[in-house]
Amino acid sequence: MTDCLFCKIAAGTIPVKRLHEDEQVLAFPDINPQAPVHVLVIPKRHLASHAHATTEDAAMLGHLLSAAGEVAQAQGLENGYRLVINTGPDGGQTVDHLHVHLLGGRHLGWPPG
Ligand code: D5M
Repeated sequence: MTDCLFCKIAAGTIPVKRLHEDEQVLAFPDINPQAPVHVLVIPKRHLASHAHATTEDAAMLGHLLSAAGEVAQAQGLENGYRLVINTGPDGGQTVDHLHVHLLGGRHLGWPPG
């Protein structure tokens, strides 16, 4: 999608530090970090949110989570981390392109706000 922020990042139009990348996914630092490590992992192909995924996206979703785990390992998060997928208005989603937040490097409280 031409006017999607994360599609532009995936395409390289908006530069980011590319922490992990393959043909399907890209990981880059969140611009507004909420923890010492805060990385976003996105599919390169546009999908508006987790709620828009179908069974045809199952392999991509699995790959996204697997890539998030690789990034966590590369970031040295041996003590644990949290993966978050904000979805829709009640979920606090602000960018309408599916993304996984990888948060770590400090103890994270529960429940989230
Ligand atoms: O999370 C959307 C996240 O996207 C939010 O934590 C800020 C981040 N963001 C927004 N613009 C950028 C750029 N340009 N680079 C890196 N990170 C960015 P949500 O779950 O939708 O609230």
